[in-house]
Amino acid sequence: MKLYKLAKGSLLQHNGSSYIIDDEWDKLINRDGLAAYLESVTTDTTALNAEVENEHLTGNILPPIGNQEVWAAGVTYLRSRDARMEESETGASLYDKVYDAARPELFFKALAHRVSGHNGEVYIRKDSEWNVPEPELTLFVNSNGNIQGYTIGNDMSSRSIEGENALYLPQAKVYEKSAALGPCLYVTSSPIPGETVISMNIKRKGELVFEDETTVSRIKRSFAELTGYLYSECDFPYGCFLMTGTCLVPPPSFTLQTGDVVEISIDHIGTMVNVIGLNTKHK
Ligand code: DO4
Ligand code: MG
Repeated sequence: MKLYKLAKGSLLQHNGSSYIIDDEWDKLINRDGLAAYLESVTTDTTALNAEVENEHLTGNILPPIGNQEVWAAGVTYLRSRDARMEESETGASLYDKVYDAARPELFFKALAHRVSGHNGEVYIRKDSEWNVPEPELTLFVNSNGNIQGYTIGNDMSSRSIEGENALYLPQAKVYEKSAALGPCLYVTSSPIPGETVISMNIKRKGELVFEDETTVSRIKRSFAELTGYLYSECDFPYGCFLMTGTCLVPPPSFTLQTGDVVEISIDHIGTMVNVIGLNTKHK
């Protein structure tokens, strides 16, 4: 089932019907058995008609995040390891080592105020000449450390800043509108299957300039391993979003430009569209 966060309340799509749920977002999603809870809501809530559903969804979808932190895993796919090794001026072996190490790379990415949603803008940095989107299956993990849902993540990244020195990673990864989540939280009681396809295309002035796809099964680590490390020394009172690493990387000749449109699709969840912009507030 799909749960959309709206300006007021949320909209649940289940078995071809839609329902409005008034519960406060953090309280609604942060529970064990979220799928069963949402299913129970549908039995005593009146379904919306299609016109009302459209009115709720048109232009009103927010990123599916409240007070949760967003974290990200890195170098979890061979494609990502290879791309970092190519771009790195000084630290290629770091990426090789972390790909094979027991401990994964995990980094803090954002709080909600830096996160855009479906159809929202994401920024490239003005001091970076090489910028890419990173399409990532993103887990919603509740405060007990249990995965309750999935969403699409875009871990916007500066490859030139990260490539110059691996210690610059926080600047390559964390800045205004450097993350997007959406369009909904896909809630299921069974793990998302390995055959799940992740695809990304990028359009410039209406022309396709990049397209590729792969499957979740190519990930090196299990989700239990990633969440286990993340939760081993941190509490997340509202739960947490964990981007699981990029599996698609455009070729080295590619960098984003303002106005580019990035479309990321993941089976079961849907498609998230973001437009590339620049932060004009800071000189
Ligand atoms: O090590 C740098 C970041 C890696 C990353 O964000 C990814 O693999 O998705
Ligand atoms: Mg990433």
